[in-house]
Amino acid sequence: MPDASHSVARQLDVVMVGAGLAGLYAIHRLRGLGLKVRAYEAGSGVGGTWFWNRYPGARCDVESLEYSYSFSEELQQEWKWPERYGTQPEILKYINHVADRFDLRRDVQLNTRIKSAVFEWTANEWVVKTDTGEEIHARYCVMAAGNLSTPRVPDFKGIHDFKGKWYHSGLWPHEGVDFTGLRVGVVGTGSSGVQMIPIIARQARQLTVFQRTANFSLPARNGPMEEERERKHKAEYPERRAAAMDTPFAIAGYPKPTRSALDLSEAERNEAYESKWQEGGSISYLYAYTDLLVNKASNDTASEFVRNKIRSMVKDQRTAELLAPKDHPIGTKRLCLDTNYYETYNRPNVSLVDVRSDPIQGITATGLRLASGAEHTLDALVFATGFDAMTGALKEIDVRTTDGAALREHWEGGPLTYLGLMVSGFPNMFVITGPGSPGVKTQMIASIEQHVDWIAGAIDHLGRHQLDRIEPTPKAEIEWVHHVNQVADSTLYPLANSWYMGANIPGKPRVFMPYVGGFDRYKKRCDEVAAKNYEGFTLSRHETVAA
Ligand code: NA7
Repeated sequence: MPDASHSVARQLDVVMVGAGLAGLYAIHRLRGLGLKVRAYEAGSGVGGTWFWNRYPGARCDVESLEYSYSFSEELQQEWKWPERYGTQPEILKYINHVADRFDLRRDVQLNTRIKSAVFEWTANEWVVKTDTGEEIHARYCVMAAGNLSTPRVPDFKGIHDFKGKWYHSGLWPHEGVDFTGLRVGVVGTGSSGVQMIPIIARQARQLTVFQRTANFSLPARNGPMEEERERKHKAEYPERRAAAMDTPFAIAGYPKPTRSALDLSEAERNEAYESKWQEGGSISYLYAYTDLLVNKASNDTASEFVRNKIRSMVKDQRTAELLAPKDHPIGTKRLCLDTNYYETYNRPNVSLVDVRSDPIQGITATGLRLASGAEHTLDALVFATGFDAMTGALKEIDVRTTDGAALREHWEGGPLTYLGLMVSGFPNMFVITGPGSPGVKTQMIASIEQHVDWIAGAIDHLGRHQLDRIEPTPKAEIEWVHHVNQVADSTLYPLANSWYMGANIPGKPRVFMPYVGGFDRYKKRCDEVAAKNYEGFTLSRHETVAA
């Protein structure tokens, strides 16, 4: 039952959905404009992705010194990252530190899920309702709900009959899970599976990995942060952050490739790939040549190099061949980073089952059954089966307007946005790093800051011009979506069945969702649009009709 405090609607300038990295920075930035803001967060703590994904081995695949906020020079100088790549607990600690240091918690309401958001044309405001019966009215609505925040367990028959415990990587118990002595099954070999498998293998009596699609993974070469590296990076922070704005991934420090992979001999190429392999990390590898993500023949050379590495690391050649991806070019699905992933298959207590040729038919009381009738007895099951990516979180909210538009219907054939920032027909609603933006293909925090700064600029612009409504024109939206598709079609990305394409969700429209033209190009376009008086948007003043 709603309590008494819920009977009066709360009035805000900006209502936000989510208090992860995006929601928190948006609070800070929009508060700076003197706006009354509040973020509603389903979790019992701040942190978004890093709050929920507590599975063993969860770690960022972008280096810590990059994967951090840049908006405060003091913050980036003060914070000490213990390792080259941040672990989930370390990143969550950092996010909590930011929430305290900038006094953000007073504008965050935890344990509250937003159920609906309706734009009232007459009042020119969003009316947002929570699962606790609260109603919030605000001029602007900022969706900071995350791209990988709607966990998905496939609809396996019999899952509720399973007598053991089962888990999803994105809903991991806070107290952790001890797999010691258990027969464990892991379904899924994306980034989450690849990170957790080596760790679970060390605990479990027996680990069976059920793989549908082999993924490429490169060694992270993680290790303790080297003092000199940290000192140098921090001394160069302002220049590095500025340089990152001119790169496709929003990460500086990688030499810009100048040649096609096909311009070199096989021996020269392999020498370069070997040096990238030794260096660790995905960007340096995919950025070795100009055309690895646009030319299949070039990509084949980089893919084959990694396949050969897998063949050399995994002793059993049948397992090695199953692990060597052959159905998509390297980099067209999220490239994984790992620590001892392939070597884990050399352990006597680990086995790999190909569920492409023999799909999972269902779960039984004692384990998992394949289509062939083969049964695997398990004490615990882990689903590292991914998320309803990019559109899942927004589609779970009933987003509408009083003239009958519904976001779920507007996006029925795939997400439509202008610059990934706004949706036509839904005024004053902003999306942070959503579909149509390069967010998920970049250093996410840089994209978050860029989006939020743009949104803050737009709201400020409206205020200074006595305007109070902004929405993209349908024409600008269609043209942007067309451009996003065209850019994607000029690359190899559409060749993979990835979550970028919605391919992991049965029935989801197959549309390539992120903008892969590069962060640098995208940011320039956003800045130009703003400079040209928000070209492609309609800005207006709504006159409140007296009752
Ligand atoms: P991903 O990358 O979506 O991986 C999910 C995995 O689960 C992938 O290997 C899927 O195989 C597998 N899967 C999904 N459904 C099934 C069924 N029904 N049967 C067997 N296997 C299945 O999610 P992650 O959590 O690993 O990573 C998400 C992102 O988080 C990652 O890209 C980083 O950006 C961080 P498929 O490939 O669909 O054949």
